[in-house]
Amino acid sequence: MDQLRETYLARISAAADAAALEEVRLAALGKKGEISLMMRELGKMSPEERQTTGKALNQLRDELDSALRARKTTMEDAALDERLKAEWLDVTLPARHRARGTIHPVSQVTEECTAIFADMGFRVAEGPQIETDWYNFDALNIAPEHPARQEHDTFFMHRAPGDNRPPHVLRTHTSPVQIRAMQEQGAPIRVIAPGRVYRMDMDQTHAPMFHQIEGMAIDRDISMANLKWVLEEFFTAFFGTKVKTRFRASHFPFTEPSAEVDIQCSWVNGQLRVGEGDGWLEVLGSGMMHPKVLRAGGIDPDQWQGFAFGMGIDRMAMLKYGIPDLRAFFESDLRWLRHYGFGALEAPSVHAG
Ligand code: 2U9
Repeated sequence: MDQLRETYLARISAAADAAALEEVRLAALGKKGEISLMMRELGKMSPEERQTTGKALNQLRDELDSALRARKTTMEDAALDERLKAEWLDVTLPARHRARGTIHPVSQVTEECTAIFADMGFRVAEGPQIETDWYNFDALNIAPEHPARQEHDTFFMHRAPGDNRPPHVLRTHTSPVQIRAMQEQGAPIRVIAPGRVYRMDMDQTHAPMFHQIEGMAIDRDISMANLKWVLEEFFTAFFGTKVKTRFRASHFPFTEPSAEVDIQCSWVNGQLRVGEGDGWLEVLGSGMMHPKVLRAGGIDPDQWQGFAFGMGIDRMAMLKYGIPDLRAFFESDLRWLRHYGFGALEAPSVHAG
């Protein structure tokens, strides 16, 4: 029995892996293992012999069983130690750099304008970028012979030969959005329409696609005085400083009377300062909505009147953030985007009037 104990204990501690250990267990304690076979022999013994041998065999079995378990645990611990060493990882290392995008100045300025006009009761309206020539021109009192309707000013959608539907165009202003808003809501109404517009133009200050924000307010007794207040309130909030305005008589087919609006500015060391000095910068067109335009929107001009205005978002972004070249806005140059872009969590910078 002692010899058995020594042999098996030696084999247990020599077992190199789980499979070898299992082999030892089967050889000793398995159904046909050496100890099990010996236990079977007990029946043939005299009661006294059975008692002493049985006790010793039970002891041996228990002892080998414990040794097997202990060896198994040691092996598992060693394997775990190996894994912990091999799979070690320093959670205090700085995270790998992840490139993050920025908010484009056009998006930022659109948000800023939206917030300012929302405070004055204007909601945002949106509409299609491909429009019928009725919504883009006729409804806005733009005559058929008006230069804007020429092929070299406006992008006309291709028509297959024999397709005689009226032309579709890439909208040249966001005004059609406001015609649709009038048709849908009726008067009174206050909306702004920010969005992409398309014109055949390309130089340092013009791109074939740019962004406009237009606004209109229609009510029983809206006047140019309301227009002036709303715009001055807007400029002051947008530029964060009180800005004087200058209204110059102008002409647009869709407004009567019409005015171009300049804002007060000065140039200091080649840098533009808005709201200072005695220079003027044209930024906006505006006027009282033409009766024909109101009627195109389904609104009775004898009952209602309204003002409208329009400006370039890209241009406003250039002025506010000192961005020199319009063309760079749409080139998707990462260095430009990182330099002029905004963080995703930066709130629109607008100031209480
Ligand atoms: C409706 C009726 C009238 C919007 C207006 C202007 C004058 C204007 C230009 C400014 C610079 C376009 O971005 S720009 O090139 N806009 O001068 N826009 S009045 O008048 C409207 C709009 C909608 C239904």
